[in-house]
Amino acid sequence: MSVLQEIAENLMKGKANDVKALVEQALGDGIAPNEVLTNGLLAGMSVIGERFKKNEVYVPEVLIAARAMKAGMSVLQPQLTAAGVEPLGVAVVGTVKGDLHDIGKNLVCMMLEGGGFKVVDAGIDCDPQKFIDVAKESNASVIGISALLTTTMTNMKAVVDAVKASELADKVKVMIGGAPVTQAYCDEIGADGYAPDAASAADLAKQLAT
Ligand code: B1M
Repeated sequence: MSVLQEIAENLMKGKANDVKALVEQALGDGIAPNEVLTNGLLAGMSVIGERFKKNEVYVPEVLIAARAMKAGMSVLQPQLTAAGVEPLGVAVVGTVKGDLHDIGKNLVCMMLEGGGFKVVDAGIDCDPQKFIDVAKESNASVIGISALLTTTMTNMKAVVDAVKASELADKVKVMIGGAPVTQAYCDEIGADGYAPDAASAADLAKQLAT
């Protein structure tokens, strides 16, 4: 098995220390940082994402895989920066006003990072202005809004409307998700996209950002 395959395999098993050591080994062997990222870390994370979509793995497995991804990235990030590898874009992700649930939002952040985005976590209970301020500060191309309550998902419309009325209108796409959210609701409030789970959110963000 190649060192890149080993990185992917160990990431899927959540072996953070092994992933970190293997990334160091791959770089020491002269493999380009971008290749370590694409064919090692991202390859493993993408398999986890697909399995998560099919309910073959669950939240804990995704969390430990994401932790292993972070361990590998801690070695790789300085090399990627030095090599001038740009992230796919910046995604600002937060839970909507009135809503304190953050487990799904955190998973979305991890899958977006795993998908190659720089992620800025806006936190929970975010009003429209917070999304706009953080998106402006970070030069974001995507805003992701999460809601877990039927009573708070309605606050997503205010974010969509505020973004459309702001100078971000032509630059930033808004995607939404969370247990009570549907594609029909996305269409109703005029958001740019809806994703049913964290792995699909990463796929959608790539489509929206390009
Ligand atoms: Co709350 N809660 N909760 N809760 N809670 C639910 C959501 C509920 C369904 C429980 C129930 O009654 N059966 C219910 C909502 C009912 C409704 O409105 N339909 C509920 C309620 C009522 C409440 C309170 C009002 C309870 C009370 O105080 N009376 C209160 C509200 C507080 C508030 O937010 N203002 C409350 C509080 C809490 C806790 C604080 C105790 C805790 C949250 C802890 C935390 O997040 N740090 C909590 C929890 C844990 C839950 C349940 C049990 C689990 C939610 C969760 O994390 N799921 C939940 C019941 C349940 O779902 N079984 C429940 C795992 C997570 C990975 O899934 O977040 O759906 P989820 O994310 C998924 C997808 O939805 C999607 O991707 C994720 C992964 O695939 N996704 C996105 C999420 N965001 C996305 C964004 C995207 C794309 C995809 O693009 C941007």
